[in-house]
Amino acid sequence: MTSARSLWTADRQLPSSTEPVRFGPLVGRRDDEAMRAFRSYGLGQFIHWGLYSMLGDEWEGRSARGHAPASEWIRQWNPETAPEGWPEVYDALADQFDPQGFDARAWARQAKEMGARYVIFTTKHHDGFALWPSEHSGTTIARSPYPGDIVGEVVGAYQAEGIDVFLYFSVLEWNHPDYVRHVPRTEEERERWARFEQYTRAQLLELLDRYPGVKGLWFDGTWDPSWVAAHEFTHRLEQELRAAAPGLIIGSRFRGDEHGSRHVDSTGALLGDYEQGWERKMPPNLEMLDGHDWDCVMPLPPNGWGHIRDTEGLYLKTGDDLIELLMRARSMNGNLVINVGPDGDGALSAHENRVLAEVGAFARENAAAIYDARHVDLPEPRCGLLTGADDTLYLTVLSVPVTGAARLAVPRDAERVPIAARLLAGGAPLAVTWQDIGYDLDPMTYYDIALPSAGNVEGAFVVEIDLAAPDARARDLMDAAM
Ligand code: JFZ
Repeated sequence: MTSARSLWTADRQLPSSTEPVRFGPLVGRRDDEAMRAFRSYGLGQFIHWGLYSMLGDEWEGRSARGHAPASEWIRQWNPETAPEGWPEVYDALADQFDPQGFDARAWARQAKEMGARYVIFTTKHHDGFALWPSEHSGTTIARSPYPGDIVGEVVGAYQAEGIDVFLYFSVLEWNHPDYVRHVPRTEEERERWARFEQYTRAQLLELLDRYPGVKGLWFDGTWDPSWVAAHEFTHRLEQELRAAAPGLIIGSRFRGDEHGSRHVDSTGALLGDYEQGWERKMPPNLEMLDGHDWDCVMPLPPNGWGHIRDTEGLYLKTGDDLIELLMRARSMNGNLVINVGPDGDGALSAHENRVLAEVGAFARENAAAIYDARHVDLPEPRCGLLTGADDTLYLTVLSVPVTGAARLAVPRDAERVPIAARLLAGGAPLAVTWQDIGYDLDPMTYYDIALPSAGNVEGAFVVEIDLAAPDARARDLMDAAM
């Protein structure tokens, strides 16, 4: 394990003991159908929806921006500037939640159009409000005027579209009477925490029981010392969850080992089925990933996952930004999960609708470069990003070079080299020229692909490149000469 990795996931302290880890991973690298599907999802949708969505990061005209860490964290409005009676005012929203415009099938259709192969949906965020009628809690959708089961509607609608469902679940609750943040110290705290553990366990088993076919659990709010220290409980619970839903995929943010290591155990082994630490960031290179599966979850604003009514002054990622992130993730075998924060009525913003449509148009035209394509072991070309499958390379061009050509570097002794290229969308052929530049001591040789001029393309585009043995290249050249 390189220490640099801890910068990108969670802080990790190596144990002073040299004993083997007892509460480490329960499963090694999986290669079952569910994990193979995960590796081909490519693109996902994240939805943050809950009581906070009704507020859009403001209350009675006052903005919470700068006063709470994020829009979905508005309950944590700094007490010095918070409205009168906050957070009780916030908790009372549970009696008002009534999204008349909510249409799970319309969300699922839009996700399908966007090209999403999985969805991660917030069943319960840090405010503790459950969007399903949990038998184990008084703060659920059953308390609100809304007559339905939101989680059930979302799960059903997405499954009907053939989109796999992962359930986001926050362990941490800001206002649960039994929640304890630190490692319980007194008998009273130990009793409360034990009740909270059982409550968490009951809700998770309830979710898996109510919504069969769910493919994964996406854990959050697992960083408090109480949960991290509960390694025996969480180790057992992970076994129960896996038994309750065979094939279930659990990310690395679920639990810690007996030394307090999270995401990876104290020996560096991944705690879960895929690495969940790539939140709002991309791995700088493939090596950083240690061969782990991973996804990157990304909000459109800098940081804010729930609805924000007034986005003035916030940079909102564009369709171009997201397409680049998607292909960067795919070039390193990861999935990109794009977050939306519907408002209290279930509506997406005009910006969200626009960028989802843009990503969808790109994904439809370039599906071959995205879903079943993988990392390619070639230097990253300066003009874009590479993915590949079998004897085909996909070059996503992000900027057209001044030379008008994309230059691919290929080892001199490569067994397969570019022989033909075309635009993936539409199939227009592009000339491939072998450029044996002959730099001194250079182990590489070069292929130039003539690109459409920048004025003739709009946004990123994908070049499909056929690979074949260099013999075939020589033969082609001879053919061309004859
Ligand atoms: C968490 C939540 O607090 C937040 O509201 C949102 O739901 C997001 C998806 O998840 O925020 C985190 C959690 C973990 C990290 C960063 C933000 N992390 O590990 O870097």
